[in-house]
This record gives sequence, C-alpha cells and structure tokens, in this order.
Amino acid sequence: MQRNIRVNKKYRLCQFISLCHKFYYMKGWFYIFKETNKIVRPMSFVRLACFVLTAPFILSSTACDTASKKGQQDSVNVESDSAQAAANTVRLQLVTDQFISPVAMATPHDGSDRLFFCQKEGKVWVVENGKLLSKPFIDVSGEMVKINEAYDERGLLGITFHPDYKSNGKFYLYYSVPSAVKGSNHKSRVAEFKVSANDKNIANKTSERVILEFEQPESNHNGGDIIFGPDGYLYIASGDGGGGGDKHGENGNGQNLNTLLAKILRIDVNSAKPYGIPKDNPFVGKTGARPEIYAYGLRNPWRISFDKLNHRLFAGDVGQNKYEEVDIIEKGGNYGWRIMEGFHDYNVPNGADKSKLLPPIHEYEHPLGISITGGYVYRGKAIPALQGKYVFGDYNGKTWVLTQNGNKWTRQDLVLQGKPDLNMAILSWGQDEAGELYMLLTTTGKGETKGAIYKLVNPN
Ligand SMILES: [Ca+2]
Repeated sequence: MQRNIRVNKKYRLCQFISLCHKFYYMKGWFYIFKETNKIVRPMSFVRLACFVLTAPFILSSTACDTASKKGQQDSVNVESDSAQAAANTVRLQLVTDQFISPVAMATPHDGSDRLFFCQKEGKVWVVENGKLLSKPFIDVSGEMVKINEAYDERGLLGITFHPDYKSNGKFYLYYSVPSAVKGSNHKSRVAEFKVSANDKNIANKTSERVILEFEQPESNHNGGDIIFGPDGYLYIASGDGGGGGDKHGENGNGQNLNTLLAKILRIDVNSAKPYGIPKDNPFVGKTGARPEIYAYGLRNPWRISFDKLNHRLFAGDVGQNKYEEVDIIEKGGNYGWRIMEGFHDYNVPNGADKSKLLPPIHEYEHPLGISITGGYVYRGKAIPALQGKYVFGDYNGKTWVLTQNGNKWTRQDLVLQGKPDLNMAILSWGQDEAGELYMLLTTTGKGETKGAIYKLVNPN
C-alpha cells in the first residue's frame, strides 16, 4: 500500500509535468509542424530555432514521461498477475503512418480484406493489399465544422458498412456538422452513402442521405461509433453533450430518456426513411422517452464493439475525473451516469434508487489511465494467447486485456513488442474480416506529430 502511495505521488508530479509537455505539444508543435494534406512538412529555419530553444524543456519532460510511464507500469504491476501478463504479449506491425488522427476503422466484409480508416479531419482512407491508397475513399470535411488543430473531439468519428454492402454498396458515417440552433455547438450527423458505380475505392459523395442529426451543446463528448449488430440494426454511441459533469438539462442527459445524448441508440436503416424503429426497442411507446434508445446512462462511450462469437456488446465509457469503465450493454440497461462514475457515487439525487443501475464489468482509476479507448474481444487466429479476451487501452498509451472467469473480469497488461519510441495516444481500435486487431494512434516525439496504425501480430 505504502509503495502504491509513493508511486502515485511521484506519478502525479510527473503527470502534471507531462501534461504541461502535452499542452506544449498541442499548442506549439501542432502549429510548428503544420500538416499539409498527409505528410508533415519539413522544418523551416525559424521552426528549427524554436526546436533548439525549447529542446531542454522537451528533454526534461521526456525524462519525466519515462518516469511517469514507469509509475504507471509500477501501479499496474501491483495489481496484475505478472506471469499472466507475460502471456499477453503481441508485436506491433506498422500498417501506415501517412495520415493524422485515425479515429475509426471498418471493413466492408466483401472478401476484399480492405481496411477503411476515418481521419478525424474528414477523410476516409483505404488500405488495400497492405498499401495506403493515394486518394481518399470520401472527403466530408467541406460539410463539417472546422476542426481545431490543437485539440478537438468533433470530426469524422465513425464509419460502418451495411451488412449487405457487397450487393447494395451502402456505408455510413458519423460526423460533426455546423448547427444554426442557438446554444448549440454543432450537430452530430449519421449519414448513408454509396460506393461509386465504377470504382470500388471511391465513394459517390452525392449519394448522401442524412439519416439522423442531433444537437450537441458543447464540442466534447460526442461518442461517434456506429456499428451494425447481428440483428441488422444500426447501433450508435452518443456522448452526454459535454462540458463536464453532465451539466446540461435539469438532471443532465444521462438519465434523461427524452434526449438522444448519453445513450446507445438502435435504429433500422432499411425499413423506413429516414429510419425505422426496431419494434422491440425498450422505450417504444413510452411517454417522455425516445424510441431510438437502446441503453442509457453513458457519459462518452468511446468505441463500442460486438463480440464476434457471442454477440455481446462492449463499450468503453470515458469517466469524469476518477474512473474509466468497461460495460457490457444490455437492452434497456441504465449504466448509471451521472449518478455514478464507475462503481462510485458521482451526483446522487435525493431518494435515488441505485439498485437498478448496471455496474461496469471493470473500472480503473486515474492516474493509471486518463480516458478509456474501448477495444474488441479477440476472435482472430494469429494470437492464440488473446483468444476470448477483451483488448483495450487508454489515451495515455496503456494497453490491457480483460479475462472473464464466471462473473469476474480480471485486468492484465497487454505487453507490446516493437512499440515506437514515441509518446503514444491510443485513439481507437479496429478489427479486420479475419478478426485480427489494429491499434490506431497519435504519436508525438522526435519533432513530429503523426497518426499511426499498427496491426497486432503474434510475438517473436
Ligand atoms: Ca457507468
């Protein structure tokens, strides 16, 4: 226990310095290394001078980063079974680092083995036969709000392909568009598009059909994952509207069934225009509740996924200031926010009945992590040690697996071989047609901020 406290104090100091460093990166390096379309421009003399003058600061904070990473490692090791952790080792194989901010991945499940990636700034890129194609599949940046280069949770946040994509060519995007409504920061839009008739790697942009839009009072907490369930319905993860503490509305948005914010939504894109409501959605016909809602009480579900084998729906739900959580989403479930943060009281109204709130299957505390990035249950073939384990991570670069034993889920480190010698922020995870997993990152260091996508392969 004493060791934990010492580690945490050292870690908190280092995290503070590290945050200053990150702030410096965001505000400084993003402007210094202003990105062109895809590739980082080389340094000018002035930029080089900036680099030389600030090098001592970078060096000291990099040293601290190393210490802080050790601090995280220490606190994980206290909690983990080290023998088990050793078994959870993967090697990282670079797919591409040629575009920034990869926040979502999807496959068209048409047998082509192509991988599609959302760049937050509005483009979808295709990797075919291991190579990044030179032209984007689609570019919706012109319809989007302008993305702040320093930091922004808005953007092109989700992509998925219709279950019958092979025959109908339909796919879906979730992105942030301007709003004319007073008091609204922007709107989240879910839209359908079709691939072009004569080129399988270029979408027909004019085919856009807006399915659903909803207002966002703040720029942050937008969720944004969209995926088709095994039932053929489209599941949409939405955040609580942002601003911190779920502050909008009388009781926040999490527990308000009359808003699409802070929910997992489920709609039918086939049965009606712009969309139909599945008959067995839990709030169909209930007064004061939106029929699109499938589950509620989420804060910012950042990446959801179905287990390919048993179809359980997993969500990584980003915490407020203290606890990050993993949930298994059930129809009609109330996941507690803003009454609870993880397993803990957050903002409990007088007389609240907490007995019906569904707890997470796992939580971890800050500063071990700062913002969860939900992943996938591994159902591939290449890495037998990961079979059936939920692979996930945190924005701070940590990676883990959860293993189920009856009702108990245990967290262990996911050890990465071939990790770049850079500061990694895990933005998202992806799963290909074979069930193999990918890690989507922003890397900073060595004078560059880049996007990077790695495939997880069996260790050497
Ligand atoms: Ca919760």
